Amino acid sequence: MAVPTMESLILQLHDIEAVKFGNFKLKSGISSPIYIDLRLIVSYPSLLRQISQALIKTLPPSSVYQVVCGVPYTALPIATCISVSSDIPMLMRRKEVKDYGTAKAIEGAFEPNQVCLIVEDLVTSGASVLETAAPLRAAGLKVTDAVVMIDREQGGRENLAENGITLHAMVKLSEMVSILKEKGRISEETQKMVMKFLEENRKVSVPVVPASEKVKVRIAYEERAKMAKNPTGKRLFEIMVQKETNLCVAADVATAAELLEIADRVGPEICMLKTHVDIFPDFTDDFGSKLQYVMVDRLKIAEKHNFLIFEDRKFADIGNTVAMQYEGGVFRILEWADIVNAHIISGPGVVDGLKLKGLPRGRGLLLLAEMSSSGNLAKGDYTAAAVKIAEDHADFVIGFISVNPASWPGKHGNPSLIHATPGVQLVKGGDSLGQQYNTPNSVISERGSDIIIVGRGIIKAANPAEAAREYRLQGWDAYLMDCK
Ligand code: 5BU
Repeated sequence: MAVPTMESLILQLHDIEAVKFGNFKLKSGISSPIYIDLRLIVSYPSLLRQISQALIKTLPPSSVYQVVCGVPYTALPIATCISVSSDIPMLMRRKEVKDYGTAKAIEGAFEPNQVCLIVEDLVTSGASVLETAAPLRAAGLKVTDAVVMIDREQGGRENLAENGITLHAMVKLSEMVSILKEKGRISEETQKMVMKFLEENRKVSVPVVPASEKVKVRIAYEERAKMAKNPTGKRLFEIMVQKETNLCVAADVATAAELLEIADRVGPEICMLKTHVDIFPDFTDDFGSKLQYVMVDRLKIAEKHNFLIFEDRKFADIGNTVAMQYEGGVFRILEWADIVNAHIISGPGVVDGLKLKGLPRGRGLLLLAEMSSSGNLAKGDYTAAAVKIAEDHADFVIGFISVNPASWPGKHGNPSLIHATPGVQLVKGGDSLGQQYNTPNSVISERGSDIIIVGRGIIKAANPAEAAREYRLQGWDAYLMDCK
């Protein structure tokens, strides 16, 4: 079948009202004289088929790709058509990752290092393409090209190029408008209005953060290292700068042996390793001697890769009790954890108790000011109380577990204190037990945190080391962007 002309495709899109002219309020809040809704094409199979053919023709003949992946949702049927007509397998990216089932961000069969072509309907800033490229790359695929029906010419091509992706557009918005004008579908006045709008909105940046909500420019981590009063807090900032990472891996694996293995693999990418030692069967009384051995070994791994160990113990009792829990028992946390954390539900005494043991050893404490799980009660006055306690104990408290510090009064607050945020995956979503995920960029850039804490997003990945690298790059890029 002959490939349809561009003109005919555009006129058909106009016929079905996938392209409309008027006054439309866009998601970003700005008013646009043109609105494009390509979801409609699923109702016109012949047009969908023609568009898929035209998209394939848009790519240079030398293009080589082994799989295709559509950006959800509008481009999914287009990618399916391309896959079916060219006999190239397709992958699907989940928009939300749920924890039941296999918890995969990418569905379908593929081999590492295969080249994946991204298919998209419309590109404005390129953010959606990047959101799809990230989990594909984390899964070991190569993403070098994206093919799109319409390029709105608002910075998407440049943003994608900066991230190593070449954009191939079937048609540019300005070309589309001029065809519609030539064919008498719109007036010269409308054409001018659209062109003016395009000119005035040339660059939509990635990430799209409403200006009013953008946190102030950050103080660089190296400056904050100098401000930190606690030696472990200072070291943490220093490691982040040296290794260019604000990634903490939550190593919630089944055994201590697996913990050691994963720590060694992700070690080069992280500033901190977070543990829950009480989940390991070999950390019981029966395994006391083994525990000691593992601890020694673990410290070796931490030294080799230069990261800190954070035991996510969440102490919550009165000061006298937590002091004993910190030092004693089977786990002897004080011996090996650089950092622990505490709830403030019992009042500031919990900090006094832990400080009694931890401060002489140069250890640091994070206070739980917010939590990532849905329906948690750490908010408002509770969060404010954590801030106050931290200020009062700045020699021992190094910062907070927080979720949205940019929304706190005073925003980032005291720059000597650090914010670490759990509930992070490459795509927004949650698990079946209340965990809620935000993306690295959202956590660092929009929510104003300093460290992303990632568990299953990395430890359940096919290649945890590569996934850790992807998270590190995303977290670090978001930080650098804020420093500018
Ligand atoms: P995940 O697999 O990325 O969901 O793991 C998150 C980790 O962070 C896990 O170890 C939790 O115990 C931990 N966590 C959390 O998810 N939310 C919180 O508010 C706090 C800790 Br505090």
